[in-house]
Amino acid sequence: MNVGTSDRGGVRILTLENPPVNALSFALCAQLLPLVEAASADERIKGVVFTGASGIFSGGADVNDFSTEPTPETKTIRDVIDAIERSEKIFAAAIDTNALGGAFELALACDYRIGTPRARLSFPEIQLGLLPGAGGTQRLPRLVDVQEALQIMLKATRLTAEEALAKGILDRVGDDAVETAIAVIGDGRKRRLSERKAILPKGVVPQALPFIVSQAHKMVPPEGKGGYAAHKLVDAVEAAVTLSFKHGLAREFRLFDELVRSKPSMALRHVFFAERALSKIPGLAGAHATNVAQAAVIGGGTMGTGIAICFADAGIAVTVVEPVDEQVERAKQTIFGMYAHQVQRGRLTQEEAWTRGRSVRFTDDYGELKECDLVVEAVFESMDVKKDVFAKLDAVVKPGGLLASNTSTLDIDEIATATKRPAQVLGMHFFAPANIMKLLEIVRGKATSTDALATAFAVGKKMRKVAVLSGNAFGFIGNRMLFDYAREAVFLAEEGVPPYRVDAAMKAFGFPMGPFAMFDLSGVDVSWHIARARPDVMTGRTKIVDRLYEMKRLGQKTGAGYYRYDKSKGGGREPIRDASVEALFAQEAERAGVAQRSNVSDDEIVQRCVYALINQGAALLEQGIALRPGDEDIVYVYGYGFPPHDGGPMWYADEVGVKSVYDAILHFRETLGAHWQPARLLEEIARSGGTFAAYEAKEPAHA
Ligand code: 3H9
Repeated sequence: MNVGTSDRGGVRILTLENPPVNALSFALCAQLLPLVEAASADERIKGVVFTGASGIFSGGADVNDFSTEPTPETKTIRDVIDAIERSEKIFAAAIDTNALGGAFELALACDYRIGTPRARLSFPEIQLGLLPGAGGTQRLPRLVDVQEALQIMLKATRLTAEEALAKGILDRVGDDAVETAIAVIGDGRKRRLSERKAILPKGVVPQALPFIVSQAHKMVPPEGKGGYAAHKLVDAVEAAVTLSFKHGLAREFRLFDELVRSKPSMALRHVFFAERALSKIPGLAGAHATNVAQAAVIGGGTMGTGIAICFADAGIAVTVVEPVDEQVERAKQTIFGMYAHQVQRGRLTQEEAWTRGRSVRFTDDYGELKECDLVVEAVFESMDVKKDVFAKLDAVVKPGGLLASNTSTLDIDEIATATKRPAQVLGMHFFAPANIMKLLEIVRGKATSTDALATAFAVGKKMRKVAVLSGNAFGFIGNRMLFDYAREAVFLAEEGVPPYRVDAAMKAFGFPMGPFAMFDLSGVDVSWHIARARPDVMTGRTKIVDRLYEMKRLGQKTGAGYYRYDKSKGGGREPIRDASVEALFAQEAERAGVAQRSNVSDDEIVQRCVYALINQGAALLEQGIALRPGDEDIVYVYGYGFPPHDGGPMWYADEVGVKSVYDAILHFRETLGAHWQPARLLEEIARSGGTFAAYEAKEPAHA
């Protein structure tokens, strides 16, 4: 970490060097501040250019610093910006690639902002449960109007150089931003944003400000549902108009400091770092990732088509093996329809869409897969069918080619026995719809080589997936935890809590949909098959799933499942409470001798469902199926809609207190039955007064 200094004519160039993203850490700011002050005091200097080393201006404040308590000696971006405000010199920011958060704020405090064509400016603070806290909420509304500033900050819009130039945020764009900045300083004068007034949108009178502000408050989620920082951000921007610059700044600082200590922000920062820790896998550092130039997908159904699109989007040519003509036609229509939509929305050019669409080929001949570096099988979920496919693939695909299964429950080691290359066999479990969902579970079999894993992670990165390593458990990480969550939801309904109430409680907790709506979406037949395959995992007390299955109430696709669906309402996707299902639950419960209860609170519903996730999460850690609690959190945030401002189930356990979770589980065991056996690891952490976050710091169990 360093700040490079050099002089060109009367201009001092200060280069931020703090790999990997030139974060403006407390330590870097402590170096930067005296350099700004020295330049300000130097009579030979007319101005200062800030730039970043290694092709990036800066990723903003160092997010790690937010967890340390600043001392009176601590120097932050605010101190550097104060020094710029006090100085009579002319300051310019020369921005190549990213200027994010605090770095954007540093640039806004400068008199001029110059970008290369690759410059990207944004305020991502909101995604960390924060607001721009180094003057951004006060300066941006003085450069673009209040409404536009709100949009940019609330949506964390990533402005391209062109957009920033058009909005007047960048003054110039040039291939050599430093050279341009030096020239601009040569002709320039001081232009402090702090001396301007906030700008109201065209045609808006000052009296209309409360309306803009109330609209902004309405646009964001409620405080308890992920909107905690957003409302404070709106308050800070309002202050830019209603208060003096100095007082507005003080307001922003206070709000930022409150947010840094808030639970939602701590949870979101955990998600940020947990996501970046995913690929740090013991033993993988020296592994060699093969370049995947040619891929294949076996099966052109919904899942296979989605996976083929992922390859095409990643720039990897892909062959889909599908013997049924109608299926091929349907897949082609899906692919071209999807790309046409992207062109319509302006997300892709016609040419890009063509290139991607054409990179997907269809065949019914395995013989064409000889040169494939990676094949993903996405056929019917049956061990016999999959083994047959793997045996065929093993016979044709070149030695070293990876063979992956998209199975969501089957044993990867058993699938690998159908081949002579178990080291090249692994799971790549995509989530539906595969081309939209970010989560990818990469499943390591007993014999899977580290090179194969490294290749799968590299492909996941190219696909812009969030890839999580899982051991070979039934349901891997996500579904294995889900089975216990689902069990509790069904048990609650058997005890007399109507499905709509369970769903409402889970939605109020923060899930986008409740468990019963989710069962109906994925299909009651799926639950039925799983319960048949593994009655030990999908433990049921009643025959409710069998009954629904017999009645062909398979969920949304048949217009009825746990709910009713009406095609004329919400396209047949909106769950409608169905008293007949509630009666069926009561009947089945009576037959199975499950006592009915009338006193189940919403808190109990949430605790039973969420603690079931936590308990199984702990068990998977103990067994080495999941590497870190953070990996499980990412699976739940990205794959199952766990509210990110609660950080994922394991982070949430720490927030509630692992001991409280453990005590509640003991109580459930006593009152609800032996299936509530606390995981050993949960017990250990609870007894020692520890946290899952601390466990994370330990050497992972499965390497
Ligand atoms: C802020 O600025 C507050 C101010 O308003 C007020 C202050 C008073 N800090 O993502 P990658 C690390 S809030 C610390 O894989 P990419 C990251 O952990 C901040 N570390 O790379 C990883 O470390 P490791 C607002 C950071 O090329 C490594 O860099 N800024 C930070 O795909 C590579 O990261 C943000 O929210 C950081 N700010 O993407 C920016 N940024 O190798 C968040 C990155 O040990 N960052 N790291 O795992 C990003 O969006 C992306 O990281 C970036 C690079 C686009 C920069």
